Amino acid sequence: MKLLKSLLSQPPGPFRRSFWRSPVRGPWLTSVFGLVLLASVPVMFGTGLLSYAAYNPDLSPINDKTGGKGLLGFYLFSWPTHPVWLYRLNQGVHVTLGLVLVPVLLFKLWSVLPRLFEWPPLRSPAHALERLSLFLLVGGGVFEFATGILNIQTWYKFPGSFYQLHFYGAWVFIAGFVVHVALKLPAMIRALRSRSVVGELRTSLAQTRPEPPEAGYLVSTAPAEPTISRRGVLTFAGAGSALIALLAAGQSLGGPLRRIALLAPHGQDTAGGPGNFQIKQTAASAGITAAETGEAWRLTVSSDGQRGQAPVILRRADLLRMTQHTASLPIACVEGWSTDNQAWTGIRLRDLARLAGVPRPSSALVQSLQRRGAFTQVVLSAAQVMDPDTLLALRVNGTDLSPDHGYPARVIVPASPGVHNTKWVASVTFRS
Ligand SMILES: Nc1nc2c(c(=O)[nH]1)N[C@H]1C(S)=C(S)[C@@H](COP(=O)(O)O)O[C@H]1N2
Ligand SMILES: [Mo]
Repeated sequence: MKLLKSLLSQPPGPFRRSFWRSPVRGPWLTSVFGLVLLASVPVMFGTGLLSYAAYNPDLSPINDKTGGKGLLGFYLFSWPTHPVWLYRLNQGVHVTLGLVLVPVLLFKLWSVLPRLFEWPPLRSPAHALERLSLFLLVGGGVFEFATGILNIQTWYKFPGSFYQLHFYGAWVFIAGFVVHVALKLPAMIRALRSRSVVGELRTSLAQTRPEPPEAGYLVSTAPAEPTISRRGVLTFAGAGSALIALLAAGQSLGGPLRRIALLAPHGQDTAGGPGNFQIKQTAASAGITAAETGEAWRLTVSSDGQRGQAPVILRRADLLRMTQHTASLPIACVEGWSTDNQAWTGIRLRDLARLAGVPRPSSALVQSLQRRGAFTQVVLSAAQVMDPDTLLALRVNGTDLSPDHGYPARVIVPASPGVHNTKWVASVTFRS
């Protein structure tokens, strides 16, 4: 009993407030990082939900195993096919901003670390609820950043589908975020008003003092001599974010920055020549052989309807005799990287729909020759099929597709996620 009492009043190690000695830790510094996250997290959430909708998850169990997402899918809509850079912009912002926020998130978590060891851990029901919301917030946030980064580095080391995990995780995170903002906004505004940013940026290490003890829990009760100023902390975090931006933004912006986009997941895997743009999956890695893409290759175009029209079987030469169209379109992957516009030439998908006897399909199932791997088939929406720029491409930038770019034929859809651009197409089934 006595031991318990003394433990409660004098908890061990980090549970003791005097354990935390940083003189710059305090509500002001936490609030500066908090403000950056307050402005950015809604952008991350919004672009994430949009990216998810763009994937057509509700069209069939092929694109996503949990399709409509129940109540959380309330907002799903048919993603537009113009302007052509739409998904490129959305995903460039989502992934680049997410990477840039990593230092901010780490500094924010560092700044509130003493809170993790609060003693006693639960004071009242209200305190318990607040800590639960923090569990959702920090757990959800770390989960979202971790799964996002693993995905864009194509290191799929998590159980289940990235789309499901990242989507559900986002809702957990945002629930904790909303509660946290509601609880902390007044304290944040108070803290930000307590000292000026400009003033802090002018304060040297020698002049750095802790915030007053009455400013709140985060202020150390036994501050050590400062070894870094608040200016130093902010500069360090800002420089970290700026460096990441420099090494990441080029993968979606293109131009000279592309060469230094060292954080791009596929590095500089391009082919050279007219097809000199990003290749995510090579023919060899997909197990595609020259034998199956050569003379023996056939495209099967069919309808799943009751009208009973026989499938149309086409050779590449047949396709080349049909009316060709050229569209200038990028490929933009969920991983954040995108190519500049390339001139794709081939047959309009809607012309193939007419050939199959389904001039106004409700969707289309595109299947690849590829058998192993994740992206061997996809369902396109009616809007995607009917867009005049949606092509079964046979050529790019004036030459035949290379094997790595999807020879003999690949789908290319404007404004859509790269995963919709199936390579080494074997069949298209139009649904009515
Ligand atoms: N057959 C097949 N098509 C595919 C893929 C694939 O792995 N196999 N990857 C998809 C994804 S996720 C993207 S982003 C684009 C990338 O195109 P690229 O490999 O030409 O860069 O192709 C899509 N089409
Ligand atoms: Mo992708």
